[in-house]
Amino acid sequence: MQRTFVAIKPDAVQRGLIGEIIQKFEKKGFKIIGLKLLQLDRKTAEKHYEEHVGKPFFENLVNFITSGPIVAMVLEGVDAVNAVRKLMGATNPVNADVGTIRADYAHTMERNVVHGSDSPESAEREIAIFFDEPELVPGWKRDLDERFIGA
Ligand code: IDP
Ligand code: MG
Repeated sequence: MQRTFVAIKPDAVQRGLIGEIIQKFEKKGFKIIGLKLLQLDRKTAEKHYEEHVGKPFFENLVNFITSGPIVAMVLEGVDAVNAVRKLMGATNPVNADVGTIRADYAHTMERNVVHGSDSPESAEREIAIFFDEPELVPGWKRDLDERFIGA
């Protein structure tokens, strides 16, 4: 079992896609163990995207991610980091595999509707930026667990 951090970006929130995107993760079998709507301040956004400091798109990225509310989530599942990235599709929606969230809902890289951690280390770092440990419910027993993962 692994945790990953997912954010529904401001473009998707504005477009009324929160429910549909969350539903994809739920239907796939990920367990939601943290969930909230918030608007990022600049400092937190810069921390979240610190690996991109200095890149030409950094300023636009921070402006965009702070432009409106986002939905922050922690998902738990088997190989969750990779599995979520697969479900999201490539960064540039033009290259995203058909059926992925970015292929279905996004048109450009600058407005690609979702964020997902790129490694277990990033996941732990990002979860800590967005959630205090008491805000998470890591232990809840989902009745469907046996159906999804046979456990
Ligand atoms: P990821 O979201 O698929 O992990 P990253 O490379 O971590 O992609 O980039 C973070 C975000 O920055 C992307 O989701 C995208 O919105 C934006 N981005 C990445 N590369 C570019 C670029 O070359 N031009 C414009 N925006 C970019
Ligand atoms: Mg990334």
